[in-house]
Amino acid sequence: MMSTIDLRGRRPGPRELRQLLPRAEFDVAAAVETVRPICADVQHRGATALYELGERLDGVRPPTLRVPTALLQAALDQLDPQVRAALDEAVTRTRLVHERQLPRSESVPVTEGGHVTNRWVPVDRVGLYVPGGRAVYPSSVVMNVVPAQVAGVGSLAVASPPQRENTGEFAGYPHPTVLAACALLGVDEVYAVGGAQAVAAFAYGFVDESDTAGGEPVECAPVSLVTGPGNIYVAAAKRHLKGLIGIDAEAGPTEIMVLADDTADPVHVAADLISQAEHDPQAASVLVTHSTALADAVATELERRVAATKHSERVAQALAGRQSGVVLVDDLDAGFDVVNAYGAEHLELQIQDAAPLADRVRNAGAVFVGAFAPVSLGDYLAGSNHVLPTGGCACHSSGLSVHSFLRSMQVIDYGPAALREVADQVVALAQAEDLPAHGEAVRARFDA
Ligand code: HSO
Ligand code: ZN
Repeated sequence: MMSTIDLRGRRPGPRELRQLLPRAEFDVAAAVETVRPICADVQHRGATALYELGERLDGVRPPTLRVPTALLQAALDQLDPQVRAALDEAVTRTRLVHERQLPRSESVPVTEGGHVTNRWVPVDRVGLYVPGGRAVYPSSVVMNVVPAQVAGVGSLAVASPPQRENTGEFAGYPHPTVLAACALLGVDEVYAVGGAQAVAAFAYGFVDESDTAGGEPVECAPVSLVTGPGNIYVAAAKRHLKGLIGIDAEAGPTEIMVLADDTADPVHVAADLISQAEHDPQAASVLVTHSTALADAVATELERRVAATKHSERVAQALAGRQSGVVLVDDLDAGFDVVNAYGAEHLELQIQDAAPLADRVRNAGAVFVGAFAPVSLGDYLAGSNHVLPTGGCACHSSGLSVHSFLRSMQVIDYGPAALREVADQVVALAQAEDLPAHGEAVRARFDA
């Protein structure tokens, strides 16, 4: 079912490894051409364009773009109590972990009468995108909203595509479970807008003259930052509008890499590879091992489990795709070379003594240690965030966190004696750069 990449008997370096290892094609640049006119349309025609795009691209025209507050509450009231309890627990654990990410603003004394403060300031207003295509993700509401709230973001709006399948009072609005998750977290600004047009709506803002339910026409103010996963068009719109807005990352298809040895249980390994393949036919599931016995046992177990799982077709496509495979290596050291060259979104270590060995991982969105930390735990209830870098971006970027919603601002406070102390040195450097007015700005303060 999965192809094999046999690296035994050789030890390729990082550059060669990157060519040999499987990876999904994800051509965001090409998709930018598709979303450019959509973004321009939203910029120029605002709400009118958003209603039309919902009808054309999501297959349903929402009754109103802004989801009525009463409907958010209704969704929460109707939520299955078990799902509600699970979401509550997810929120509690995610808060617990993310609160500890908050950096402290600190004033650094540099000299007598001169100090610089490293200040952390939350973004004023953010737009959070929650996907709703092939699957609906109330868990992504938690993963986006919690760190933003912990960071102290004052204004927060959510957008999620209108669902063609919704009926009754929810017809034409985002999935009720997504709405319920928003209500649970106290988010009351929610829009029935999906895809690239949602990113554009956040970036430019809009006024909906047709919706005056609250007395005034509904207004969505532009945001400073858009976060959240989405399909390739969402990623393309983020790339296109970056600069006007800040973005978190351009999320691509999800990835799981499992580094396993012969102590791993093939049932766990197979189940976990399938769990992420379930997201998308483009999802990547990669097993790295130096045990051919384990590789064989996993292959057998996959046959059985793939046939039995609900989204069998999608899973089989993902596993057979060129982005997935089994990488055979000589030993654990070679396995870690592969792990670090690939930079997986999710990395599982199903190896003996996994905990101390986790320090050898340099590149991964998140690391799952041992037999009882499957990626599914992190997707929902570990307390960690599930919005993580894909496509090798873990080599240079982090997943969503409290830091994603903060900026650092330095506050410089020097008195006269402290400035005088370095006045000549400022002048010397200014002259070296042929920018004498820089030096004069300092001198002007001391010339009689
Ligand atoms: N594994 C996905 C997140 C998710 N899984 C949401 C289930 N629901 C990307 O990290
Ligand atoms: Zn998942």
